[in-house]
Amino acid sequence: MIGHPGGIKSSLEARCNRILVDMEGALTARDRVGIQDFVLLDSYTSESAFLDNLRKRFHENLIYTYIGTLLVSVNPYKELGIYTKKQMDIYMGVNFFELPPHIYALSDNAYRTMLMENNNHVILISGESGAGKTESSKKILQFYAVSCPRTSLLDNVRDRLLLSNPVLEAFGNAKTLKNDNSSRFGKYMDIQFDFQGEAVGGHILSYLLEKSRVVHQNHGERNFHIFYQLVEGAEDGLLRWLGLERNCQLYRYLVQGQCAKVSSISDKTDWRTVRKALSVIEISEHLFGVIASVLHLGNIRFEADARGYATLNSSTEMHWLSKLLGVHVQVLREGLTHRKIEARAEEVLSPLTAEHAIYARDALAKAIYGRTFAWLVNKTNESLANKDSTRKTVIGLLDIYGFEVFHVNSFEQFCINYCNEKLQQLFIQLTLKSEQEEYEAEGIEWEAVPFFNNKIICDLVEEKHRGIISVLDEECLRPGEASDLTFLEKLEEKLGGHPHFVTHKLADQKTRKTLERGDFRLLHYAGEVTYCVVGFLDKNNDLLYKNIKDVSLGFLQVATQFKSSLAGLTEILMSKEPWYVRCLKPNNSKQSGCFDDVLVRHQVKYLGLMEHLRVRRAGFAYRRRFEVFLQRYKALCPDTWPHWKGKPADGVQRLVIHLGYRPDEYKMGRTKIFIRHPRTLFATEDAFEMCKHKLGECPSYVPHPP
Ligand code: AOV
Ligand code: MG
Repeated sequence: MIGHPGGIKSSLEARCNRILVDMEGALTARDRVGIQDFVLLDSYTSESAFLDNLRKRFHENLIYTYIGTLLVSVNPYKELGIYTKKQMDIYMGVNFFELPPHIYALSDNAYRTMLMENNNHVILISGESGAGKTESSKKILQFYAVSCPRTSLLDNVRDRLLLSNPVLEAFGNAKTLKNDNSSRFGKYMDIQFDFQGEAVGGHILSYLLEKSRVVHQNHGERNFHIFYQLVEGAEDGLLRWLGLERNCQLYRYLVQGQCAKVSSISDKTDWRTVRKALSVIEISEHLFGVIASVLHLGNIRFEADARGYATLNSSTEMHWLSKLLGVHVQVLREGLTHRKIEARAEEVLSPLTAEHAIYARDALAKAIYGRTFAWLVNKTNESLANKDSTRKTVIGLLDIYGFEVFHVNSFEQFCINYCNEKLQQLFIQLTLKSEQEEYEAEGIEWEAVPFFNNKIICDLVEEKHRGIISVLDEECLRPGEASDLTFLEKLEEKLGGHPHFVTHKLADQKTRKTLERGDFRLLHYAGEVTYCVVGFLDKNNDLLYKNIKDVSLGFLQVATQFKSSLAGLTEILMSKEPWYVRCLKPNNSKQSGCFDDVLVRHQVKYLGLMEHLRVRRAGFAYRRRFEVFLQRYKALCPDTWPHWKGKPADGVQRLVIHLGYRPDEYKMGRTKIFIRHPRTLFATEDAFEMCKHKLGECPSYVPHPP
């Protein structure tokens, strides 16, 4: 079967009528609810008109607006009742522009295109912290899991797909100052479909978890949700088994932010959801033993003996740690207060100072948590794996941590913001840049739309030998000599002249804003961020406490690993047909009904939405090689059916004239036909479906190759 199982719902005639009615209604409603596709905006080059339209719609609870096939979404900060099963049914199998914009419409469109063209797609969700990326990705996954066709056999796959979400959120999300449920890892998920369009499996890739949160949280922030869920929600028996008390205040790793309780979060209810999800995914309770061990570890205290060396008295914690980790108390004690040094062929134990012991304890806690998270992702993947080897097509979902700026920004924000630069670069590459290059290559008349290309910032961070990551790695390879401050000096030396890099010495000339001595500032695409260098070397090394001299040339530092995993991700994304959801944050106070013009305007600007609109408006929504287009639709014209002997371009020309395309609706390139508006293509597709129904399965049908 081709197309959505719901089939084509409206004949051409009914559709045209509907569009006419819509247009009439639209004229009266327009003042109130704005326009649902920015492409139709009269003054499409005006940022104010763009903003007016967004604001109007936002106040009418219409959070979605299109720019062609790109979906702009504004976080409503309240439940809108628009994600019901009924809504899913309404959007299933209906062409994009026939209903008000919705994330389901985009999901359905990607899905139907995947089935029709038998190729892979990816939905890229972007926006700053708290803008609604994770919520969007959940809605999309729910749409696929609930509304795609199903055979009873695979119900458990869909359940697992859905339930993988609360599990990974419990372990990978936390309350920050920006978002009560902030993703602290990057997530890319493939949903696999069989040839009938049934969701039959999935696979998750995770990116750089913010492990430092396990041992330290800033004021007003929390550790990962799972700790609080466990302490607040676990049954008495389980807590006893883990040696825990039902009181978050007792655990040092849970109280540094002084906000263990958050009004928008019910840890107890979430615990029940996670517990159930873990059992469906078949993950054993022993996992909680490891989580509890981190809490016990955090409560271990050291004192200094007369020589300043660490001594350890926390016998209760040691008892539980030993039990939960299955390691003898004596071994643990030794491991926490000493380190091994290789002297000639021997290993010698050298005592740690109290300060170093605390460092070693925290490093161990981070390592345990980090490995547990990686293990959890693996286990989830095993449970989502589809063992059948027939060909699957996939829809990928990318939900990363959004751009963030805090009062103090550290290595973690540097990585997160770099990741966002990469995603913006991909967006620019795929939309603004390649789109315009293609028009040029195809000889389509085109007036270039200028845009800010953030490649310069990506290079600043990642360029070999002179980018920030390279400089950081070099410093990490000079143990004993290098420090966070020498790293900063090297940056100044190598990057001082860069237009997007500012330090204390250079601040006055470039931004005229002062900067502390230990800081550097990057002028990111989304705004300025001042980073404090303290901890950069240490976090980049990410060592379990071992002799720092063990660091060898073969060792990949954190930022470099992240850089190469992002390069891998970019390749994955580039190999698929992209769809975009651009999420906007309406205000900084997480309030419903409040639309902060300055804040939204800033996001519209840096996300390049105006430029995207201009390219879309002047450009063409759809393009296909002549051969492919002709092969699919040739049955619609007596001249091209059953075979066209001439040049494909001439055949396509004959075909579209026969179909009544107006000259302004399409352009013939060198190798492809360009169609301005999707509506034209939908009408052609409908005609093709009707023709198929009349003739039985169309014998000439060949799907578009990927
Ligand atoms: P993020 O993923 O973009 O931030 P979220 O998707 O977690 O942001 O959204 C933040 C909060 O906004 C959610 O917890 C909801 O309360 C609310 N929200 C977002 N979208 C909707 C919606 N469509 N309907 C109702 N409420 C919504 V970060 O992960 O911090 O970058 O690292
Ligand atoms: Mg998120």
